[in-house]
Amino acid sequence: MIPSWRWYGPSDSVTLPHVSQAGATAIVSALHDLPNGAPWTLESIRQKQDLISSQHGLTWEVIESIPVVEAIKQGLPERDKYIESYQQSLRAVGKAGIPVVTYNFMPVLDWTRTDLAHQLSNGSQALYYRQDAVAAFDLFALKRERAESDHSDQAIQQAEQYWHQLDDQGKESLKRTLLAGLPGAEEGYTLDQFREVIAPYQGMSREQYKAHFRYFLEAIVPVAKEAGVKLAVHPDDPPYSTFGLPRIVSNLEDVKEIFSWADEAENGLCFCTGSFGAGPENDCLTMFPEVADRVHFLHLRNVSITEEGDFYEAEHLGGRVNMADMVSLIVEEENRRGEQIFMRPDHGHLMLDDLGKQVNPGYSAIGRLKGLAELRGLEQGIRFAQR
Ligand code: DNO
Repeated sequence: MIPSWRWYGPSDSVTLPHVSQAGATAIVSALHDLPNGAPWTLESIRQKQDLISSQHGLTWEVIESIPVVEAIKQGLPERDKYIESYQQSLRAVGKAGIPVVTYNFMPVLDWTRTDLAHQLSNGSQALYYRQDAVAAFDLFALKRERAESDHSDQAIQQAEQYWHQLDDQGKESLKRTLLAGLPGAEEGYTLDQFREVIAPYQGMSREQYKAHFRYFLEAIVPVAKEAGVKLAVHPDDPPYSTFGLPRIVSNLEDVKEIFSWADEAENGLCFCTGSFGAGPENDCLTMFPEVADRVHFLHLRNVSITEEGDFYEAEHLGGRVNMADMVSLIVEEENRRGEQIFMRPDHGHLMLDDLGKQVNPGYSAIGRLKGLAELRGLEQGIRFAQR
């Protein structure tokens, strides 16, 4: 695995020397200052590339992400203009020599959590997703029209209980956590804006939504191929529908169908063990071998699912995905290819000297450094055992 690290740019409190000290060599980043939908130019990519490669032998190897605008996701007439812009960006990325572009096709929200500072018993903090909190927000803050029919009676009851024990501050903080947009999401919303942006998806079927994705893929995969860029779609996080939004990259069946729409190696996957792993029905160990040859990027992290169906981010080597088995499968695929796959330790607990610091939630230095060190050690051990 090629040790990679997500870096948000010069404003990131984790600096490039820190990244190098943590043991990563490849940078995962984006042009975060560009508005969504604007074409990336070779010049702007080169500028950032130069900044990165001027330090410690680091190189920018993976783009995460070039965001896909809502017009494309909703299949609006103006989507063609944005698709052209996406094609232009891919050509520029190819000219700059960056081999992998990760993106997602989740409507409106990128990844979602309800608590960004869940206390673990040893004093570190983890990201947490509570079903009753999401339902409570949906029913009592957002007051979405279809909310009642989308939740079971039991879920509504639990949501009510949860909402009523929150004080005003707790309610505000839940709203902020769900709407502000987590790092990488590019966009945050007010309650009213959120109602407006989710409206076009209410009642949109998965089939309809898939057709929009297919239209997009059919237009960009040939361009990616020509440009020498591999696309890696990121799975839905969490891998099920929330707020009436369709979700179509949630399990093995989805991924296989997406591959079939544009049957090229360039139409690939970012295998995220945390996102897939949050789906109780998903088993990463049986999924990976089925799609391995199209995996262009790895996000390795772990989650634990509670009895209530909630999940929280576990240690990289803990949680429900057996990471030793997972890394063995990855090594097997790398041996088959004769080539290594970019891997970043995804998220990390907030711990040690990072506690109390202003960091991008999930993207503190020490928690990720621990994850990266553990994963690299695991890989070395597996390779050693094979000698
Ligand atoms: C969260 C990330 C996501 C991911 C995007 C890809 O930590 O995995 O924000 O970058 O979904 O577009």
